[in-house]
Amino acid sequence: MSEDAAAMKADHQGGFAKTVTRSTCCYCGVGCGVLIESQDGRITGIEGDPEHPANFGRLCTKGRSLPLTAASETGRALRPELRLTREARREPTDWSLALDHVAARFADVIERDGPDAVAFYISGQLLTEDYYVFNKLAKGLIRTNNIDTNSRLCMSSAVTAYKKALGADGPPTCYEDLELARTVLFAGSNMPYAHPVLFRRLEEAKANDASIKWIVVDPRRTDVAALADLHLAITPGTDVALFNGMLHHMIWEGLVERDFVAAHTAGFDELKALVRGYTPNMAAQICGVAETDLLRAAEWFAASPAALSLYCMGLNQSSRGTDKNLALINLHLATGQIGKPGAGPFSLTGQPNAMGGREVGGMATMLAAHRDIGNAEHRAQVEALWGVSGLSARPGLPAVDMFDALAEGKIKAVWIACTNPVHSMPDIERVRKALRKAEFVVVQESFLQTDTVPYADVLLPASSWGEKAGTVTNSERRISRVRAAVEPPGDARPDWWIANEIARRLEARLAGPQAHDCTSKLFGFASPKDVFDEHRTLTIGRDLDIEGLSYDRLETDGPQQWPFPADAASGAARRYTDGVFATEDGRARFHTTAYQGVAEPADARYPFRLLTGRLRDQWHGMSRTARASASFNHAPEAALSMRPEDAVRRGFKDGDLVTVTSRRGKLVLPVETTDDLPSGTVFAAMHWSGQFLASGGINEATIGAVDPDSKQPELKHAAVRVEAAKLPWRLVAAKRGDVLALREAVQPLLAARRYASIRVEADDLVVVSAADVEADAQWTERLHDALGLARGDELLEYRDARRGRAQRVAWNGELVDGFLLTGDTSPAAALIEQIRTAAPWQGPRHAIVLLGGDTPVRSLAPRVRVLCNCKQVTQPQIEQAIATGAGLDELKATLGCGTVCGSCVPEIKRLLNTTAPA
Ligand SMILES: Nc1nc2c(c(=O)[nH]1)N[C@H]1C(S)=C(S)[C@@H](COP(=O)(O)OP(=O)(O)OC[C@H]3O[C@@H](n4cnc5c(=O)[nH]c(N)nc54)[C@H](O)[C@@H]3O)O[C@H]1N2
Ligand SMILES: Nc1nc2c(c(=O)[nH]1)N[C@H]1C(S)=C(S)[C@@H](COP(=O)(O)OP(=O)(O)OC[C@H]3O[C@@H](n4cnc5c(=O)[nH]c(N)nc54)[C@H](O)[C@@H]3O)O[C@H]1N2
Ligand code: SF4
Ligand SMILES: [Mo]
Repeated sequence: MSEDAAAMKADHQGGFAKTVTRSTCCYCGVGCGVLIESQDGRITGIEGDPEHPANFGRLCTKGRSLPLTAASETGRALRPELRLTREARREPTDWSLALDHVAARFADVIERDGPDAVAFYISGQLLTEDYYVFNKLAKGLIRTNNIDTNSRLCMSSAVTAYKKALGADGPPTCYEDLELARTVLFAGSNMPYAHPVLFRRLEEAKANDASIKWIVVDPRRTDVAALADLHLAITPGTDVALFNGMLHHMIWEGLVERDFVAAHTAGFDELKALVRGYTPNMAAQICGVAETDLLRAAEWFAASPAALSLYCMGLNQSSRGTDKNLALINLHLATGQIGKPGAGPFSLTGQPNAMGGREVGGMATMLAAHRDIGNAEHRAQVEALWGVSGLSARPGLPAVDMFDALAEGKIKAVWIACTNPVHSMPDIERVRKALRKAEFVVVQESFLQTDTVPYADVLLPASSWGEKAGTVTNSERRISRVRAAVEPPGDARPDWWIANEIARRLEARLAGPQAHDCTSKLFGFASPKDVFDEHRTLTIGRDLDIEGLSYDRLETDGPQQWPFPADAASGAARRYTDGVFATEDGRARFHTTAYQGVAEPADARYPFRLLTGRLRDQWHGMSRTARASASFNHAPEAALSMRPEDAVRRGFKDGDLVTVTSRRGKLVLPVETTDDLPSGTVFAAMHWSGQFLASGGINEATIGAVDPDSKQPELKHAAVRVEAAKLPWRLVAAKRGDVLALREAVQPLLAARRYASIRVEADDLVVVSAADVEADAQWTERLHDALGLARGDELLEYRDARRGRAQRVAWNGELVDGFLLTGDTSPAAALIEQIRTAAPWQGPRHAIVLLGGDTPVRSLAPRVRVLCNCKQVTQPQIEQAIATGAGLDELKATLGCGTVCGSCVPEIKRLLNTTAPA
């Protein structure tokens, strides 16, 4: 269906035209097509696009919640804001002043300290067109390569390994391989959470063919691990040893595809010599798995008619991320599991446009269209195409080094766009120091509630999903259009426009005082289409040639895969099908990958291995997902997961507060026990930040050690100590209301307590828990005001000085509207339940604080997990039905769970496997 046809679906309801706009989901790299429904300038609904080849109409919980997150202007960046000194508050200003100011400050620094004194830190969530303009601004105009992106934290190990092994970046595979694979190896990938719609495709394939084998390599028993035929719960960081051991067995058993190796690869003998030392027995010991499991994995992979590996951050985010990728690619090359349907090493991209960023060369070590900065011929090509001279040959600084250079005063000015480094970088105190030290910080953001915004000297309000247009490339190299359904709120503007406007001003300033002409040759872009057309020209003759792919073509033919040269009728589903790789001699390269371990192994002082990762319904720093209360149903607050035996050994119970300390920083979290972790390992979700916690989240503790080739930091592994937090003073408060407004009011108070956490529950209930060494009456009053407890119908206060209790309950007629408990917080759970159920209170009001009074003191109220967001079905409901003998189909039929987006199905299947019918 063309854009026009989609718009024609528009109908009339209630007097206002309802419009349907075809676009792409702004979250993960699956790149689902969406149909955005809007009415009267507001986004009112969303459906999966049945014609998009990534999702065929499906969406996951995150995609489905997009309209909710776009519903309100509260917390949106609406005006440019500016402060002239660090001490001042930022004041709203107009675009013209803001653009001039940024151009002037950048020009000053460049003229005084040279081009490498400025830096850009951008994002795989920018559209290709945004990315392109930023890259041209830094590399073509300023002539610095100090432009890096959050893809450094995400995909750079995959990029380096693809280039080293196959000669070019980008996966050789496509989504159809998900259905065609007979053995699927998930390595460091939790697809049910991170790539749900692709996981739906895998589930369906396996349901249709029980002979399909799933192997999962993950230290944690994730949902996919629990459903797999084989789960290798390796010791974190030991993947290279595992893959080397598997290859050893393949060689020994004659499972290597000799003809393929001889005809299409180089370097096998050196690798063979290396893996001789990795006997399966020795490898299994390093990895802490059974040798028989390792052997079985090797056999299932090598002997399969089609083996597909799906890998993500468990491999990339490592100080040996490149080696982890290479060791896995070695297995594909040795067994010829590449370049044919259903087979190949498939790096799943995280962000919606991680691929597009790579295509325009949006990192410190790349140039446009997969060219290299270090390559003189490549630089000359780009100079000719851009009509500039003197591109810098000095590689720019990758993310971690970039922030260090800011802290050391080598870089003076930084422009951050579409990423939130004060939350997502490892060792965030280092980032905060860098931004405090910087002379000038620009933050280009759509939402105000992030941990980076307070550091902005200039805040540039960006339009966001649903309001901007361009293209993105998903994990299978497919380019899709992103279209605007509504106007941006306030003065927000598209990212490409902001970069283009400042570039034009900077160009004029750098040209000197005599140059009054502001018309730019370099930055004459009038629309995203103009930008795309220029990008397209730069790809001609490159591996990602898209000369044949214009905006018009994307309009008529829909999303397309690259390469798509001028004479092509369609894009290429798979690469290297002829066995010719993108290296000079056409041969893929084996690499000798010796196992090296993690940067910071656990030791006597820091005995726990800390793992980090994702939750099902939240996106990164939650600036968008947290705008929909439903996103919290599955996991309402921050916690540290730990194995029950490990907790018992240290005397921790569920809900106890613990201090997690690494060599870099610490934070306080409640313990949550789980059998899904190996002993000695703890896990924290990456999402929680200073918007929800007294600390900045788990990256207070992570380590900035990077991979020597890819410079990707080891966000997945650090050594930590976990001790009881001795914080006897406790507070729990809750209020039902506008969650965004309540969060905005409470957030500034969080950092003042040793522990503080905002939890959000369904039906717009905000719960604040806090703990500290002693009471702070003033803080309690400020919290009381922030929650607006006094605004209820009536506030009743009960004090018991002897027992150090203060209890306030806000009433709204017979309903409890909110409360605040200090000292003894034991009635909290019952009071929350009272608010949650909105049941009128029958007895005398004072009796309500006796509710639950004899339950033990806890820092947290127990929570009811909502597994199915679409139909609001809780875990106890599902467990009860299973206990009476219900199977999956019956659960779907009676409770409705799992019938809409399917995100909860893997967990329901797990419950079916573990909950015995009564
Ligand atoms: N819901 C949701 N989905 C997302 C995102 C989100 O924020 N929320 N973000 C998107 C982005 S940008 C990305 S990059 C992807 C990430 O997608 P994934 O990489 O699939 O997700 P993670 O949870 O970060 O990590 C995956 C797994 O790696 C495991 N792991 C840790 N250490 C090791 C190790 O040494 N070896 C192995 N083999 N495994 C290890 C962890 O236990 C974890 O289960 O998700 C994308 N999709
Ligand atoms: N410990 C730990 N840390 C991690 C990870 C981990 O697994 N563990 N994963 C890492 C990975 S893989 C990634 S990708 C990073 C992600 O880390 P970040 O890039 O920091 O993640 P986001 O919160 O998505 O940041 C995007 C920001 O852009 C804003 N935004 C949204 N739309 C727009 C827009 O259209 N224009 C502009 N200008 N801004 C917009 C959002 O409000 C948000 O603040 O985190 C990394 N950090
Ligand atoms: S799987 Fe979910 S988050 Fe990813 S693109 Fe599709 S709907 Fe969006
Ligand atoms: Mo990512």
